[in-house]
Amino acid sequence: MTGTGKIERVWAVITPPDTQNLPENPVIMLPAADLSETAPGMYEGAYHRFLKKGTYSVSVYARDISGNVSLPSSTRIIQSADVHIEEIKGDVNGDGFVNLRDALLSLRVLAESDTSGLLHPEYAESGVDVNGDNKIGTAEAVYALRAAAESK
Ligand SMILES: [Ca+2]
Ligand SMILES: [Ca+2]
Repeated sequence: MTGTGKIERVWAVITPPDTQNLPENPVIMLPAADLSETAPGMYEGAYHRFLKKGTYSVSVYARDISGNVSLPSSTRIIQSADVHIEEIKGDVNGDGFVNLRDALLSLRVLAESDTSGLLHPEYAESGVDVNGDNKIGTAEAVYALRAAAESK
């Protein structure tokens, strides 16, 4: 960090194996996941789509309240086999399960809270939408709540 200000946001940008060597890397299009502070100085986040075999590069950035962005701290993650996640109806975050997380995420979308990096990256194309409008809304929230209740 260059500044000494309070950290406002920490996020990870994930470069999948097939995008690593593009000459003009459209960084803006890469998946990103926000990390939240779980203990002082400890940040955690979840990314579910390490699906393709190969090396992923993960760069973690931090921004303080005055807007200074840190140089990324980078790491590599090697996925040794192709992973197949079944696209299931109501799986709003694309992790392969329908549960409370999907319900909460749907509510966040409805409440227009920030959901960057949390949603299924190919939501509209994946066919997981519950009522076929390809938008995350009440139908998804109710569906996931019901699924969560039934699995108990
Ligand atoms: Ca899910
Ligand atoms: Ca919908």
